[in-house]
Amino acid sequence: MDSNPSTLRQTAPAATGETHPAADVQHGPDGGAALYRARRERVLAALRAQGGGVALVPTAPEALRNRDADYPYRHDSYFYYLTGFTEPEALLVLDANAGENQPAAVLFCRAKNVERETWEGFRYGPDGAREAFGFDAAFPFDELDTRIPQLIANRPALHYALAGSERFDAQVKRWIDAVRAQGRSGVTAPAAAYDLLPLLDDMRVIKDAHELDTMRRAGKISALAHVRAMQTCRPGMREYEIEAELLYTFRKHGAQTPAYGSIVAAGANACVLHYPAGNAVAREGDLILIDAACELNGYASDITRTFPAGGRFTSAQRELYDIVLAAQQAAIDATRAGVNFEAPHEAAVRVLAQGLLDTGIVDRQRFASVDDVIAERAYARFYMHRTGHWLGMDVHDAGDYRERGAAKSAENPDAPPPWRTLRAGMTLTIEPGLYIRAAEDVPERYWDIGIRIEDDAIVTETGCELITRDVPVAADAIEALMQNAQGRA
Ligand SMILES: [Mn+2]
Repeated sequence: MDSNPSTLRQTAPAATGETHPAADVQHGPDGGAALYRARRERVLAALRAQGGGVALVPTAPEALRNRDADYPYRHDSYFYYLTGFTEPEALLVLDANAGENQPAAVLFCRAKNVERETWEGFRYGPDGAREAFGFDAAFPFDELDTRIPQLIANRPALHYALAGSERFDAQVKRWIDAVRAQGRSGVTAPAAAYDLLPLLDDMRVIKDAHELDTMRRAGKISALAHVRAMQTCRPGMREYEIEAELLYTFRKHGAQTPAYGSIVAAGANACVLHYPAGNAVAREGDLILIDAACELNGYASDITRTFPAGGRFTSAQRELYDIVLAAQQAAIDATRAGVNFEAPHEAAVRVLAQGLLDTGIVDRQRFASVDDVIAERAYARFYMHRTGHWLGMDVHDAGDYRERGAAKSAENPDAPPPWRTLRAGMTLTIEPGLYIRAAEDVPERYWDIGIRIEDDAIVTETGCELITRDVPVAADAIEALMQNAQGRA
């Protein structure tokens, strides 16, 4: 990459007027400004109902990778949810006590700078951002320390990600100190601070139509990538070669980045839950577990498929695969509005536990029934994770998994609150698995087989919509796809 923007001063001719090196990013937020304005209005209304105050929502800091190279920039999800704004060095202020002629939604962002834009690309600048994103006012980011104390003076409370980052907590302290320093002139500092995130989490956990549309598109791209991985896979390929096919497909179809580190695990590596794509060779007879998916316009997808490197499952692999697939179907059937978050997990565990008994992986002499396997958690050695998580802007998305504010049990006040009730518009993954490591007490034919099957679901009133099924999931369909691609149909 280029070294130092300051050399531009000596070599480049003086720029005249504004430059727009990235014309396609100048049309405001994805989905339109009204979408984000409505979300900000909801937050302001909620804060007014809580007695007012000022909310502060910064975007993510840039992160140094090494020397003067940064990691690719990723905005903060909460900030993006309320703004649609993706530039670094930005902060949103929402003033629930703003009067008639005072701005309630204020953005701080990087100032226009023709020279920096020549190196780094287009910036909206405060005026452009205010107009394109629909804020009431906008100011340069380097005026934060002078303007925030004015904005929070005489306000009853602050609302922000309380104790979320040392850096931001310290910044807030400086701003409060600056207001207190003016105490003699009759200005009062906020007397209370509240965590803003529970309110935003409750908004984020139910997706709106624009979010669902984006997530469906992300799911389609990720499914295409898995299809391509199955089609191009041959025994002898290395894990990273298969990863390359995934990354190529994400980008080819316009996704900006993988949503998380890609897992491509051949053979026994599939029993390592967070194994990153490495150098191992996928051999004839191996299964390959791929857990990889893209992020599109700020929204994640999350797919896992497990398939045979050579295009045909062995009989032992097929037995376990069909158990995991049946467990996933049971969890899918248990996913709908009105049931609790734990219901799909319980449904999957029951099928997996039965399968572990049937195959003798769990000792039938020791456990008489599937209820015993579940009660004693004998399955947990082979299925050690949960069946799903919220999915959205973050791959493990925001939102409580239990009912907040539920009444405590009188007999057992330390008992956790009940699991959250699923509602239409919630989005979650459904991803059971089995991981059978080599061990004396386990039938040898199942050794080193790791299988996970994961799809993304939108909860509806009557069931759920799977948005990642453009890649086959049934064993026969996977074999047919691979045989066809390998010219052995
Ligand atoms: Mn997942």
